[in-house]
Amino acid sequence: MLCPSPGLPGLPAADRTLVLGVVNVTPDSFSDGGRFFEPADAVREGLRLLQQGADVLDVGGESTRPGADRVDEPEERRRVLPVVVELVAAGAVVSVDTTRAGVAAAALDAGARLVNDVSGGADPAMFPLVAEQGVAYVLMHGRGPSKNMQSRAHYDDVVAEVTAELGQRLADARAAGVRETQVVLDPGLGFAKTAAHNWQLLASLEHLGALGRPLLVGTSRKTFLGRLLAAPDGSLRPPGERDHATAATSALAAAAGVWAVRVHDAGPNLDAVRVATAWRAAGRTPAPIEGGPCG
Ligand code: PMM
Repeated sequence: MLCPSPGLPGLPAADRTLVLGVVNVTPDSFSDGGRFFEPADAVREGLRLLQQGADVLDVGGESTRPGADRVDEPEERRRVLPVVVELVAAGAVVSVDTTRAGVAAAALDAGARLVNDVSGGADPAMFPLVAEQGVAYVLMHGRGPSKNMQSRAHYDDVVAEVTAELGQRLADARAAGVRETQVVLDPGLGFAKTAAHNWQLLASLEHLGALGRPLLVGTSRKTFLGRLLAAPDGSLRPPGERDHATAATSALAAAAGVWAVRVHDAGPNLDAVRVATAWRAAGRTPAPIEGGPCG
């Protein structure tokens, strides 16, 4: 069993899986591209998610969809920082979704409390920054830049390989001075993964729990849900119509005991997490994984 509520530095403890609300300050994210590109719109979206009950707001300024081009660092800062400042001022717990240590450092200065790094520490300055600041850090599995990541979606045993690769990055982070207690692990659904890989990982979260760290899972509006819900003519269900399926995956992940789910629509996912929490509480409690956060 995974433990949903370990103490992570600077973050709220809860008796349930946390809900991270996504605020993409980008013109080109697959799920909400362009809707919140203006800082005022992004702040309004963050406040809407807070109103719905999001525990943390995850603010990002660079799209990670397959094939996306990178933005330069000044532009990423220009997008993210004003939104972080305003949401922190509004009382939100803010996470910064960035692969750049410079952007992470500026966001932490502005009051962010969590660094969400989809590159798993590709920037050589990232682990030292996280170590020095002592903040909570999401280390996500991927296999290199988003631009051509789907060409690397080859596994003999996706669960074993993602677990081993994440374990190696966790060891690298520790070697750079990051304390294990700062780290949340994320299997990186959709990042160098096919739909089948995503489903296998979602069905095997306990295996990742053997690494002894809390987990974050991001399924929200992703293409594997669009494919599952495709119309008879094969056309994918559009991203904006994948929220019911997202809530179902959030319930499954919360039932498995993940620390947090990252979602675009907080309300239904918070309900889903609450259902899963009640379900867990009413059921048999298996022994915790040895060495895991509850063990
Ligand atoms: N997915 C996206 C962006 N950031 N961060 C983490 N930790 N895990 C994810 O699965 C993840 C992420 C892509 O989704 P978006 O473009 O809708 O934000």
